[in-house]
Order: sequence, then structure tokens, then C-alpha cells
Amino acid sequence: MRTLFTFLCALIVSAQAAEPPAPFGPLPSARQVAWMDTEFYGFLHFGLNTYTGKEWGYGDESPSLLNLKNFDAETMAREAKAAGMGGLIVVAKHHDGFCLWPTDTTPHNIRLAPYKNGKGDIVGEVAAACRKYGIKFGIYVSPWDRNNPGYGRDDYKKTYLAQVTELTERYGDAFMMWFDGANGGDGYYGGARETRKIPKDYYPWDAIRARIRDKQPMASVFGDGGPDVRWVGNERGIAGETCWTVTQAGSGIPADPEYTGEKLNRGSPKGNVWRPAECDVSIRPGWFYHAAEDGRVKDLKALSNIYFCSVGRGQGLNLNVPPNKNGEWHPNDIAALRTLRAHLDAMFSANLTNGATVSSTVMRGKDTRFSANALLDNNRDTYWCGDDKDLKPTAEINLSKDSTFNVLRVREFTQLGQRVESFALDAWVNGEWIEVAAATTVGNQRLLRFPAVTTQKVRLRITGSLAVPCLSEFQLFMEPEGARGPEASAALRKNSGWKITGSSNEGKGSSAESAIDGNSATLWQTHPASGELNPPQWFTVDTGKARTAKGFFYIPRQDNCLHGMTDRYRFEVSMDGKNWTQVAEAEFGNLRANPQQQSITFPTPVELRHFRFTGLHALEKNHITVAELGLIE
Ligand code: FUL
Ligand code: CA
Repeated sequence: MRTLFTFLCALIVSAQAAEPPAPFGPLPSARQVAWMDTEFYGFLHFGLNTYTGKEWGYGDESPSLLNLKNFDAETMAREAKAAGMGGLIVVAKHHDGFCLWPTDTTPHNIRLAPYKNGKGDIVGEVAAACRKYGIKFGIYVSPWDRNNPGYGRDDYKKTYLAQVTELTERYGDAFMMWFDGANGGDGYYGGARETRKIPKDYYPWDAIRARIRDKQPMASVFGDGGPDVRWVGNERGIAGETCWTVTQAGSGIPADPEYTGEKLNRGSPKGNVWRPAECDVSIRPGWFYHAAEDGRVKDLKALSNIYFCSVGRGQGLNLNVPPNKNGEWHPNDIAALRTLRAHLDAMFSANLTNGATVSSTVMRGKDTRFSANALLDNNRDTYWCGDDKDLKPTAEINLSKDSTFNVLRVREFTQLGQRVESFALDAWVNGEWIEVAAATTVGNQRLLRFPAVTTQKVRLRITGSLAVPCLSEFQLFMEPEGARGPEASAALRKNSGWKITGSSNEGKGSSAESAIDGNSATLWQTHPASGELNPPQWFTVDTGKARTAKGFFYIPRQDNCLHGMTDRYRFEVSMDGKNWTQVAEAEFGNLRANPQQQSITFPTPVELRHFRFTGLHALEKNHITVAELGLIE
């Protein structure tokens, strides 16, 4: 009896104190955790290009061009901090080889410039300003050097290592060392004016990395392929809709030729390393300041979209804001940063799950440490998780009152690895669950935008996970107006009663259902097993009842492939599904560079029950694709 009693007690005790799940896959280093916490920081492209108007200097530019009175690093650091940037990365030397610090490695440096009579040190000024305002400091130093006579030969290898050494020794703590992938080509090279190609293993990367680890152990090394932080694969600041922080990678810098574009952009769930992506993008068209671009500073729509597609996809955002010829940020750039910050603050200051309660069928070993309450405690170190077999848990969240929200944030407890493959958010509306958002990877954080929903009850559904999901946060926000295009209809979701009533590719290629399933990861494509179905291609939808639409939205394929990306369309409507009226025929703009959702407003609102979408032309290859299509009501 007694032994049975002790046995039972032991059982109960062990049931209450469950072991955390074993780590899954590659894990972040302390250095990477610090980098991921930085989230958003700035880039300062400044140098002789600022005065010549070029993006890439040839290497023969005169240092006398650097003739400004004051480089106002302090104002930039103060504005950066106010904008929520966690750091600034200074371009110490760009491809033109001119060094903005008084280096002993080459005469082509700031000592020869009129700036402060040759006594200036812009790298040092940025470092000091960052320290003063409490933000981190990082350094970009271009491997390619179009000025150096020894470039492409052995002596430049030593010069370059010496430059990295000076920069890591002289300016205090750096949070990043940034190595550009652009390398080799024509240049001045000390007067040779020739093309120099470099062998694949030219740079002494092992020695460079060892030097950085020695002098700056907490500095994350950025290169196209890593080793600490990888490039996101484009200069638009956009991570993949599916983006694994874990990825399959080679040795890091220099970039592994196999490891480019899409692989960088999306990572890989089967990866062997933890390697978050940096999304780098300029606030203007160019990386360097050009007065002609003063009117082309990205607006709130563009910047908030970038934020949602970088930080909001679990990666980091490096936003370049180039100083002008006076060594200052232009007022337009400062205004854009302030507007972005005010917008993000207005959204994130009110977490609508504060005061909510949560219930879930899943709790690891019945240990309350792992209960779904951990989702709502605004603490990233606590997490909700089930037993190892609970791969698809659900949590129901009761808000303290009816609330209106249009943004979701979820986070994984990444110290145990990245696990979640897909998830969805449902809202309880008119007595049924409506799916309001669905997406794939989470990682450090996932932000989803969707049309505003009002409800008191929501449900988080994990729909796929590589190992038991460990989720640390669940928050809802209301994004203020002004940052999005016209909004997609909340009715356009599964269970909304819409039906495909016909399509031109019946039986060939994929079903048009995929274009209205509320999931931008699935595609309608008129691509049969062999051959192609040329445009035009169409499908028709019965939306179940008469309604008024202001326009429609189209989401192009989100998988980084341009094949069949529809860029011309026709849109027709009908009340009875027989008599059709054309309401729009035009093109979707800028899809190649930026394949984001397109919102089309009709000249006047139209009555309809049915609509027909026809793809008239594709960017590449001769077939039609649509990731998602819906009405703006
Ligand atoms: C690129 C460079 O070639 C650009 O000039 C810029 O510095 C950007 C951040 O990286 O590869
Ligand atoms: Ca938590």
C-alpha cells in the first residue's frame, strides 16, 4: 500500500514538473541572440560618391572632394535612436577604396581631405555618437578596393586584414562587421586602370574572422552567406514569405556559389546552421545621397511594408539613410523615419491581448510553466508547449472585451530552435470561426497584417511543426490607417461561401480554388504537366450573394519565381453569371522588383454577385498564375 502511495505521489510530482523539450536543430549563438534583439538598425553610406554622384566610385576620385565643415553624426545617432534603430553601421570604405578613418594601411584616406584639415575621422565620430546616444555601432569595410595598386595580388590581402584590424581595435565595441559580396572588376588600381578578377579563395577569410573573434567577440559577421548573419538575397529589404532562420549553408563568407537568391531569401528547414538574414535596403533609390532623389524617399506605405516583410518575418532590417554633402540627413529622410516610428508606436503601444484569458488542451506534462498563459505574459522567456507528440496544438484566447485588430504578432522560443511550419488565426464572428490570417514560418517573430476584425474570441491554430511548437508570445494590435492600400475583404476567407464556377484550364494545371483559399502560398496556375497554356486564361467566382465592391486585390505568386507572374488583367462582373460587364483592364506595376499585393480601385463601386478574372499577360513564360484574389468591399 505504502509503496503504491509513494509511487503515485512520485507520478504526480513528475507530472507537475515536466522537462522542457529537447532543443531542435541548430540553435542561435549568444552573439546571434544579441543581433536578433537589435531587429532594426541603420546604414550610413557616405564617402567620395556623395560628391561625385556615383553609386560605385572607380577608385581615382580625389580626396579633396571631401570638403565639408561638419559631419553631424550626433544628430544622426539621436534621430536613429528616436526612430527605434538599435544601431548604425558606418561605411568606413566603399569599393572606391577611400578610407574615412586615418588608416596607416593606405595613403588614400581622410588625412588627405580638406575636412577638418586632414584631422577628421568619420568612423570615430559615428562610433562616439552611437555611444553617446546608447545605440550599437557597426562597420562596413569593402573587400573590393578599386584604388589599391595591390588589389588582386598578395599584398592587398595583408592590407585588407590590417584595415579590419585597425577598425576592430580603435573604435570600441562593434555589433556588426559587414562584408560586401560585390568583388573584382575594373578599377583604377594605382593607375593600372584595368580589370582584375580574383580567385574564389582570394581573401584570407579565416584570418579575418579569427581577428574579429579575438578583438570583437560579440560582433556578428555579415557576409552574403554568413557566418553569423546572412544576406536576404535582394536589396529591397524583403525576406521570403516563408523564411527559415535555420538554413543549409557552406562556410559563410565568401558566399558559397550554390547559396544564392532564393536559398538566402527563404532559408531551409533542413538546415545545418542558425543564420538569420539581414534585409538591407535604402530609404532612397540609391545607397549614396543624390540630391535628385530628395523627392523619392520611401513613404510610410513602402517603409511599413518593408518592416512587416523583414522584422515581421523574423529577420533583421538594415535601413540605409545616406548623409548628404553637408554630412547631414536630409529633412525628408528624417521626416520619413519619424513618421514610421510614430506609426509603429501607435500600433504596438496597445496590445489588445492584455487582460485576456487563454485555454488550451495542450500543456506539457500538465506543468503549468508550459501552459498557454505563457503566450500572454509579454515575456519572451516563457513559452507554451505540449508533449512531444502535440505537433498541432490550438489555443483559444478570450479578450477582455470586444476588440478590433488587424495585426498579429507571434514568437517562437528560438533558444530551443525553429519549429513551426505553418499556423492560422481564427476569429469568432457571427457564431462561427472565420480564418482571418494564415502563414508559414515564425522564428524570432512573425507579424501578420489582415483586414480589421472585431471580436472577443480568437483562436491560434498551429497547422504544421517539425517538433513540438514552443511559442513565447501572442499579441494583437490595431494598425492605424494610412500605411496600407485599400483593404482586402475579410469575407474572403475559407468558409466564406465563395465558389469557383468555371475556369479556362479545367483539368489542366492547378485549380482556381487556390486563388481564393485565403492562402497566398497556394497558386492557381495554368501550367499543365507538359507544355504551357498561353494567356488569356480566366476563372469565374460566385460570391454567394449580391454585393457592392469598390475594387479588387491581387496577390502575385510569393515564392520568388517570376514564371507566369500575371502582369496584365481584365476584370468583369455579373449578377446572374451569364451577362458580364467589364469593369477594369490594365496592368499591375513593378511586379518584377516588388511582387507585393496590388489593390485596384474601380472608377465607381459596382454591384455584383459573380466575377471573372482573366490573366492577359505574364512577366515570364507563357502561362498564368494567381496566388490570391479577392474583393475590396
Ligand atoms: C552592395 C554594394 O555594391 C552597394 O554599393 C551597397 O554598398 C550595398 C549595401 O551592397 O553590394
Ligand atoms: Ca511568454
